[in-house]
Amino acid sequence: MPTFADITPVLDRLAIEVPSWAYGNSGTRFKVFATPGTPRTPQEKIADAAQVHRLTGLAPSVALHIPWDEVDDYASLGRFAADHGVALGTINSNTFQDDEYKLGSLTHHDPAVRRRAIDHHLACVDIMDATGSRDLKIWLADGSNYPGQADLRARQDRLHESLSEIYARLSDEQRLVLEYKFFEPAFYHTDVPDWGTSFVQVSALGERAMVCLDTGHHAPGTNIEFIVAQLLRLGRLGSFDFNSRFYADDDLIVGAADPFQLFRIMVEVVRGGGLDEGSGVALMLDQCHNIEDKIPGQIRSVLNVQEMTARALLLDRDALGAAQEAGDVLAANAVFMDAFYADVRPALAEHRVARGLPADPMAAYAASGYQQQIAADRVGGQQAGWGA
Ligand code: LRH
Ligand code: MN
Ligand code: MN
Repeated sequence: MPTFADITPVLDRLAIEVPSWAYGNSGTRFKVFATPGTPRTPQEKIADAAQVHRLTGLAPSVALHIPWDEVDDYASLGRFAADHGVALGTINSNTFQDDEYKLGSLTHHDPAVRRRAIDHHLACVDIMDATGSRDLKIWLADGSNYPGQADLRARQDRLHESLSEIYARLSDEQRLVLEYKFFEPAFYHTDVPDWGTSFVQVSALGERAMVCLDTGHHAPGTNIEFIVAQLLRLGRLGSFDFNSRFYADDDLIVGAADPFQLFRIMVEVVRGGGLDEGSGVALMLDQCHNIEDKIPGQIRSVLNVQEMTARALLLDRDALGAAQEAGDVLAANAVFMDAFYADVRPALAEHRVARGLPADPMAAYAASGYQQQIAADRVGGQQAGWGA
């Protein structure tokens, strides 16, 4: 097994992008519980995200969702972020809240609605130009509820046309990342339901179009690490939206529902070169904190990713390869499980201290007084998105 010192260089460059919407109030269709101190502006969300990076050294950038994070001047928002020690990252488009999009957006049968949806994405690229963001992330709520409601095939063609126009607007340094989801809000068919459809659509665009894998967007029992391996093999894994789920798109803290699954995913990321320098695989969170405090929820999340990454890096690949070559099923599984069961927490605490970070970021946040301060300062915080 590699030593902790062997894996430190990779851990040193681990970066996990946090979503601005994780800091706002969120909930279910039954209830949104307001949390004292919830941000009222994009600036306050960024200030909160900066706390996560300050205490963990793991979260140097913040993803924006447009129009949830709409401001007049994005370049100045970028400077605000830099002053707080973080950068603005992925720009997420949003075509799932307007009445016009009830029957679809980039796939809609009406050219006027498609035009509107395409224009929204072109405006998002303008924002990327101002913020210096690399990735435009597209998740579509497009789909239908009843068999016969929509022409499934024509919608794929229209999706291709719409995406082509958006892709053509990107600069050479920018990328389009297409996220898939098998259901919800549409319940019969979704226009980008799976990695295969996303792969087909992005492959038809060009090299800078990639797939986004949201870990909460699969049917129960799906072997997600296999999808990771395949997309890395094909050179099309652009990004992760990390979260965890028990039943549906629960958006719970990554690694909370199934730490072993997160380990298996990170093993394939490492195996496929996803943590190599310049790999182009963006690790992001896409979560909501409905009942827990948001900032510590995000701190816990990035620490979970770091911990499972460390365990994945400790996997003894030589021993594993030898057992696999020998056809020794149980020996191979034992090598794999040894890495999963390695308790890296003390070594990670030391590693943090060596980098000038608190050994226990959760405790450091609790002791910092930041939560009490924002609760006192901010009144009338924003909802994360839906209903905002
Ligand atoms: C859709 C999704 C997508 C959205 C985010 C708010 O379920 O995962 O990434 O942009 O949630
Ligand atoms: Mn997502
Ligand atoms: Mn989701």
